[in-house]
Amino acid sequence: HKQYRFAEIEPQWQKTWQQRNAFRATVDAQRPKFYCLEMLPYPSGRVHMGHVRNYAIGDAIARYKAMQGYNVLHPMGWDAFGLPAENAAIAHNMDPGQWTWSNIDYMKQQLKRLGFSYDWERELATCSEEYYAFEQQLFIELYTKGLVYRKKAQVNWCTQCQTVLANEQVEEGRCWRDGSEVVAKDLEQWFFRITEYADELLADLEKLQGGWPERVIAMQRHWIGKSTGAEITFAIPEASTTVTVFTTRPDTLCGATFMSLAPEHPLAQQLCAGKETQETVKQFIEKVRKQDSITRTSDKEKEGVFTGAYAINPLNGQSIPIWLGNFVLMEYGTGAVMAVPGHDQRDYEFARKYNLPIKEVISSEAGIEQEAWTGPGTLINSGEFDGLDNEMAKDAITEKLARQGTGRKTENFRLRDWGISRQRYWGNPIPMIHCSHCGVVPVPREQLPVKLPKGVKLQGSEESPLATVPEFVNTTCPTCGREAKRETDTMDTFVESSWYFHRYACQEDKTQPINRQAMDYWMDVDQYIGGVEHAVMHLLYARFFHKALRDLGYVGTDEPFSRLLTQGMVLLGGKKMSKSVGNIVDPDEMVERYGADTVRLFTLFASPPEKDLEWNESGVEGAFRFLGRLWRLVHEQPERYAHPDQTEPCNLSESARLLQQKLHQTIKRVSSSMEGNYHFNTAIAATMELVNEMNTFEDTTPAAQALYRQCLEALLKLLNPFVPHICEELWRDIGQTSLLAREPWPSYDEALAKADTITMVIQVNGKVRGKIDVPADIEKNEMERLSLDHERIQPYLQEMQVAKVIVVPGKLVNIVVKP
Ligand code: ANZ
Ligand code: ZN
Repeated sequence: HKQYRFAEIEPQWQKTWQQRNAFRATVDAQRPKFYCLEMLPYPSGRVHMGHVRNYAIGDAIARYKAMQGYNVLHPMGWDAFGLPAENAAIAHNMDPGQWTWSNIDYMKQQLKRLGFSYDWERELATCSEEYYAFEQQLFIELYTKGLVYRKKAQVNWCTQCQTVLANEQVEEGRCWRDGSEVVAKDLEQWFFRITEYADELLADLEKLQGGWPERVIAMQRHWIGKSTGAEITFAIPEASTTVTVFTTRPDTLCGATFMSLAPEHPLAQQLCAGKETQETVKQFIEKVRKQDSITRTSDKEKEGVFTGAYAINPLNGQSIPIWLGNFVLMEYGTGAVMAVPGHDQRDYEFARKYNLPIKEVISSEAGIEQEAWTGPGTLINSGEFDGLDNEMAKDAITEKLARQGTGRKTENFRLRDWGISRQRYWGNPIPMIHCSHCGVVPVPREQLPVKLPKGVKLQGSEESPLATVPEFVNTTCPTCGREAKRETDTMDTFVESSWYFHRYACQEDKTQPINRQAMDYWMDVDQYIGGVEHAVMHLLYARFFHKALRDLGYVGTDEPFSRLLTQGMVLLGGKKMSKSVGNIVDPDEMVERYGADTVRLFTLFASPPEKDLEWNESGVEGAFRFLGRLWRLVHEQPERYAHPDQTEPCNLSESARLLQQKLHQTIKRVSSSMEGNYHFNTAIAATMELVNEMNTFEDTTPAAQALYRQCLEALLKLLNPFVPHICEELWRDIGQTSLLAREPWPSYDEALAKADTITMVIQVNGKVRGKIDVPADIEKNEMERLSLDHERIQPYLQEMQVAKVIVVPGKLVNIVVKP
């Protein structure tokens, strides 16, 4: 009989699907839509097992939803700008574009061999001129709306290469290329005003509850980091000025024994001017300028220096010294902190180190001899507020300060505006022009896109590589016509991945970046699938971008992704598969040896999508053997299902009735595993059980044949989302002419799926103590659990030890107890 030759059938079906436009998605107002999206890959060279897993999960969902009757949108594309292309280009002395496009070609073929149900017509590469041109247009619209601005910010500057380095290019404070010193340098850079949406980004996490993993929601909440507290203003009489701090603990105000300013604070230099502290302060500021914010806020020892000036506590009039501290960041709060060593551990250590006073203002049993007390308590040493509970004191003190005009209640976010300037070549040019007369001017719409020039020198330039191309840089001002210069920074690649899913859904519109009608039909993404490493940045930026697009009128909803699934990692030998560890299994090689269906089946069967998956070849072989069994069900004895006259299973024998029950139970189990959690592993396990039952089924009467055929048809439909090639082939082999991919998902009959019940006997030490009705196919441990929990049995177990539980499947449980 016909053999299972995956190497022949897989490419054939891939071709057929393409020829018959099986996965082409078009707007159809009559049908409900389902937008299934997987995070688009970076075209690094080859598809890896993590991709395969991600896309096998997405494909199973997309195909399942299509069979359920949804109009499914399932696109794929390439996140194609970015540093690796630039590095590879430097290493191989080639053009980043050439490297990227050839990788895309190669990886696309790899994905095609896996038979994913993508609508390839909607494919996009973010480095294509069409895509980045539209992105430039959106950038300018955001600029016009006030959501884009420029300010000075720090970059990593290699003192040897005289160039800006990305964070990934800095290794332990040194340049990745030549190990020379890296310092922080201030450059004018472009920012997206994501903080404008901080409140909404936080509040709308509520809407994602249930659809997103709790962990991801928590990570976003933490990243946005809202704190409630107060701003308190201290006078500095000697300098006739004031300084304002942000604190979450106004209740501890009387415990402030000194103040810490960020070294970048505008007052820092002014306060020491003309004093003997001036020189040490200057040196300290220089030193801290070279430290990155990670070092500054890490657990390493805090450093500081006294400015020589004093500030007045607005509550008790006390004069406290003003210090600078490397751990105080200018970007957070006001860049100034009232230090309360008695109740803040960081201040405590700082005070111990520099011999500053420590004052207790919140009473506690532990006291503050050993460390700061950060818990709750009653106020002491705080004048009129003594005796107040500290939570109440927060409001009471803030109110008093507000009346005095020295404080107010406020909120603070950890979230910073999104710096999108990159001093790199392989990215989207920021479409702005600098005119010495008019300032910053956006490139007019009709002059877009600002094309990325080719053949640019990638290394050794002062700032951005684009700055070395005079034909690029020199232009005329669109406003006054004078000579002007183009912006030479490119955009962070996270900008591209913030709206690619909008673009997929309106690829046919070549006149504008986003088509509102297409959005109103296809958005939101119903299911997004990708790695948890994108839990914060990508997902937060994309949420921000969606809201900004909403405010530009491009989309009508608040959130882009209704449901999110973060798949686990693919491991080998307990470690994440990676080039650096050297434990890679190449997908191509596996497809070559076992076929795409086997590879897909293994990745879906070996563990539920959200858990890590341990690659093991014997598991792959097991999956392959299962497909062989499936194949033989159809091809070994066609006479078992091919009776010419009978098509309806009726008047079934007892064994046939049981198989029928199994069939309906299987459809039920698979369907419910597909809903909700997408636990494909249990769905697949259920189909395996059905295959076993079919294998041992011996009835060959006409009625049994009709039933057997029903089983086969349902089985192929149930397995189609996971192993579509073999299922299509077998579907045709049993005489069907339709495309299985377009067949409806099978339904089951609840009455037929209902398990028979049996009466189970429960004994204690051999004596019958109870009877219960249970499903006939009950599992052994379930029998045991029911018996031990049974209320009639409980009294016999009291003060006794269960020595042994004997289970006779489907009949009885005997609990052996002893005192
Ligand atoms: C006095 C105080 C007393 C504080 C106390 C804490 C405990 P979160 O919760 O992260 O918002 N802080 C304020 N601005 C800072 C900056 N720019 N750099 C470093 N630290 C800064 O933290 C707010 C607390 O962090 C503030 O409350 C302030 O210290 C410090 F028993 O003020 B607190
Ligand atoms: Zn001008």
